[in-house]
Amino acid sequence: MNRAQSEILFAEALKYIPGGVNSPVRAFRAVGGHPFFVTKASGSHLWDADGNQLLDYVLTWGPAILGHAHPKIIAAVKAAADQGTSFGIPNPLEVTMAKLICERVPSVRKVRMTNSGTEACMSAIRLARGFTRRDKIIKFDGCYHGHADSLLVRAGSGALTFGQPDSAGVPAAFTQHTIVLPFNDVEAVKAAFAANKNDIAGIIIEPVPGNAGLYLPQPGYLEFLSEITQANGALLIFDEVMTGFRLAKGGAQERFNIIPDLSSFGKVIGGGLPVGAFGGRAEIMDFLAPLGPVYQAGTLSGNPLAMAAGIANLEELASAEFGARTPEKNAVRADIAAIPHSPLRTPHLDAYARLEELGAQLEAGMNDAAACAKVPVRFNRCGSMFCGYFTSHPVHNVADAMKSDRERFKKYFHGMLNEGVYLAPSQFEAGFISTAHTAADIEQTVRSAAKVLRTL
Ligand code: KE4
Repeated sequence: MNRAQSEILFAEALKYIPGGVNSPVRAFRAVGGHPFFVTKASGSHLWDADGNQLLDYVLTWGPAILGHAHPKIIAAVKAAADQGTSFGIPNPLEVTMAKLICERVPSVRKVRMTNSGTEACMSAIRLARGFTRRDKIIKFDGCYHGHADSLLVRAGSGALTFGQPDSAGVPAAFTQHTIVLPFNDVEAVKAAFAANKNDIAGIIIEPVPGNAGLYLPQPGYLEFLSEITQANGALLIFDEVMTGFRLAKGGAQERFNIIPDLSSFGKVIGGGLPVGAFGGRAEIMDFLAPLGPVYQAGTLSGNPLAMAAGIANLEELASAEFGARTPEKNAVRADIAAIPHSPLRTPHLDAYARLEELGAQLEAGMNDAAACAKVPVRFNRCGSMFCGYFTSHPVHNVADAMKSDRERFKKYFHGMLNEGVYLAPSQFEAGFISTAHTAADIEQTVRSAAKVLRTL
């Protein structure tokens, strides 16, 4: 595949931007080679600077849930831009967005907009500390909540010792109140609360971790976290930056029927523009300035263009229909039917049922392709988020994920790219499907995977 223009652009970018990228994962360091430069995106496809068309499963890391450049989002942003790009004083779209989030997420009664998921998670943690008057926070290894200092931390030796910085520039003092535990490990959480009685402000968790590939909470695990935080006067913070409004209309908390105390959001609610948000019960949220003592702010928070894009995304997600249900489309898999609020219970194929259907088609196809190629692949999926690990072992946490064959993944990634299919450029990232993906796109992906897997 000719990438001459991307190479020229990358060489130029390296002169002015560290690593040639504005976010590290884009640099292809985990898979080798150089990133391509995208000049256009539409629906389920990207076009690079050399005119190559790519079927996209990164979807700008989640926001493009309706596919790229959805006409309703483009029109909304253009209309908003005609009225000005930022006011620095409340604008009506901020109220619309706040109401849309509260309508979809019953645990959120008040919400504050930010400009990124990092800001949303960082602010939710500060709020949890201010509300509980406690300092310690539990996070889980493999979960990523943005690059705030106190979250750039790797697991200590367990519940009794605190996290160590895992980035230069983060003083040890900034992570001493962060406890890092293994995901899906009930006993580790119990030990942490026993060892830090009344000192833990909260737990922050990706309910379905998507930053070490993708793995799921074991049955009962999220319910356990809700119970133990309530029993200890700590808050449960769901980081739904990636899962929010994707895994169900109300996010992972709807899908798994959990009521967290606070939630952080991003990606989908920005429709591709820079947005984050955090919200929860009014008694907690009212601790925020200007009402309460917890300070949090942002020049561009609630920016009208970003609100317009996010509102269009959420409203279209709620209204779009993808054809009537047919008998075979009603063949709901047992594991989905067991989900209390399964998206597949709707009378017609709404966006969430469509995403579920495409995800199931991809999962079945990938498992068949791997079996035919006799290559051990563990394909984890939740709705329209997925990750294929090159391992024969189940993957339930980051330690399991680390056992996957990354050299094999590198070859697979580039093989698929040469087939015109763009996957996340790291074994430790999730893939995403949009409602713009078609059954034919999935079939093309599976055919390419079957071909590439045989070469590994
Ligand atoms: P941002 O600050 O990048 O908007 O959001 C941080 C964040 C917080 N919480 C979760 C669950 C997230 O997935 C993210 C960001 N996700 C990564 C993808 N793994 C963004 C890609 C990037 O860093 O360039």
